Amino acid sequence: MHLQSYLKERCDSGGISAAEMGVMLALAAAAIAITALIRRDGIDADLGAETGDANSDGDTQKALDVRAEALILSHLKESDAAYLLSEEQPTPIALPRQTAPLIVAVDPLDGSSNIAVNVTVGTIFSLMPWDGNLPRPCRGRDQLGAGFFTYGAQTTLILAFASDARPQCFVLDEDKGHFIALGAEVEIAATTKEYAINAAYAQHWHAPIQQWKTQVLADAYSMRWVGSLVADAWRIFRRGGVFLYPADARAGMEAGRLRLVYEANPIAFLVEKAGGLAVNGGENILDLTPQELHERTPLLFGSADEMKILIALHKELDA
Ligand code: P6P
Repeated sequence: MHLQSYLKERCDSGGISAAEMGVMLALAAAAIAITALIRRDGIDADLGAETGDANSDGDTQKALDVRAEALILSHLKESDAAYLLSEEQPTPIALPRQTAPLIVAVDPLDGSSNIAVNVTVGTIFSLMPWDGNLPRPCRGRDQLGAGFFTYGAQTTLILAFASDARPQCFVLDEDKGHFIALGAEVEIAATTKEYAINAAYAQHWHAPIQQWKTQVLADAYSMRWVGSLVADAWRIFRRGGVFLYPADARAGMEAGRLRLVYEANPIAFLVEKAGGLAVNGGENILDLTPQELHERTPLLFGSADEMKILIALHKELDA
């Protein structure tokens, strides 16, 4: 089934609004344009080149970060979104339709430092309600929908709306220029023997992660770390596992590295819809109230049984 048909069925059945359908189609069109751009990396332009600027959080911007955001913005301008909240911008961007009912938050190009070495990158998005007041991000649990695109060997999409029981996955048919549903609804296996964490920071981990890591080493788990959140997340949705980017003792890592509004909240929304768990340690990500657009949060998510062990360790050992 094509993404357009899937969204029209959901809209006709009252599962999503016409505004949500329109915004999703606009994001999909932007993802197709970003795919075409990436396929030409190193031919027409060096998309991994630094622009010399930094985003609102001090991360160096790559040419692809800027180009991807511009494509998303140009497609959303024709949709029922009133504001865009972007990792690349310090404040919300007002869109032409100021009476539209939606706010969209995006990480336009998660993992962009990987583009120079042809490793999967992606676009993460969150659809939130807008009440006409200041465009503030809502709690993760109040999102209307969320998902992410990956740009790798294939361009893929995983997507869920508030009324869905489970997320759905799609793959881009690049010859025909549309997304095709991958069929079965997505469910994360409750148990796993695979985890993702950057072990280079082991000396800085706090007690719960240190103790958990000792246990998984003893149980001979396998480890995968791509260094691209969307790539690790896509693998976990497809074959289970857990992902950990915890807070640690390094300066500036008191709340971890990843952002709540446009990285952790969309991922956590999908994870809970898929039967997994997503926490900052001891609290559900979706229950956190954002205080600031670019605030960071520790993010641990994946297979429910393994996550329950991690949550218990945080409740037992967190100082
Ligand atoms: P580290 C990419 O820059 C990113 O934001 C996520 O996509 C990824 O999971 C993480 O940072 C990698 O962080 O510290 O391993 O480089």
